[in-house]
Amino acid sequence: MIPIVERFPRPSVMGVVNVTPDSFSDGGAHLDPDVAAGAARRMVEEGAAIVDVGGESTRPGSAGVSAEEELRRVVPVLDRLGGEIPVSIDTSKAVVARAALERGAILVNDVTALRGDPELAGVVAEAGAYLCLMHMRGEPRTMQEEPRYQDVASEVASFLEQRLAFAVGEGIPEERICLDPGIGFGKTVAHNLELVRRLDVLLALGRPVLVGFSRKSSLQKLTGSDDLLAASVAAAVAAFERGATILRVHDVRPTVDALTVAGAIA
Ligand code: HH2
Repeated sequence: MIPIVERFPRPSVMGVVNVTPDSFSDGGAHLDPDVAAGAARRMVEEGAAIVDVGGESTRPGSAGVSAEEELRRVVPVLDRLGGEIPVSIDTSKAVVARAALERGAILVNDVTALRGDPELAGVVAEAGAYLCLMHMRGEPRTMQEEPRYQDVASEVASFLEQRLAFAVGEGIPEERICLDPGIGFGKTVAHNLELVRRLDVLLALGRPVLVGFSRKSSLQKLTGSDDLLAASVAAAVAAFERGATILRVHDVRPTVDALTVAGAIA
């Protein structure tokens, strides 16, 4: 596997396909595996560098699903894709990651940053996969209950620095890892904005940064709008301009167009 910075040059778009009934913004839209696989292929045609397939919602308040249910949701989608497009698996479970990697996934996107399942690091290391380590305060069920930080940017960075060291200690080469501030995972609107404004604090760790601001409730709170397309594109461009490499988004084509222009200007 070539280093993640070469495989995903800045900016790269990660399209989101949630195979869940209850996801934050696209819940229920991709429950049918044919529809989900079609959406994933279309995202790549629209310019996504990778598509993030997930079978468990992590929206605030959600309780989680069993490994069996997660496998039941994602495996038929991965089988239909047949390893023909670059796929990331959004999971914290080793069995789900293993099933996805066997079906051609190249990146494991773990919102628990290897704290959820003690077997996951070994699965990633053995497969030689890429890994995204994300910051989350608490767990989805409770994470939005009065989030407080002294200094959100440095606390998130120091957490990710520790998780990066852990991953490397487990045999996952640093050059395969990217880091994510975890927009919306135990953060207020002000925290989310500050994390993007001060992305340099995360970049100082020397790893590429992934940002997922697309359709998150902070954008709804800021704009008062229910249509979060323009807000999501603006957030992606702002994150890119502050140094983000991978933008995780639901609306691929408009984000790719906006980043093409922002990149050309930069
Ligand atoms: N956000 C969500 C899920 N996975 N992974 C990373 N690395 N970064 C993120 O910001 C991130 C993520 C939540 O958004 P969404 O997929 O739209 O909703 P849900 O978790 O309800 O499926």
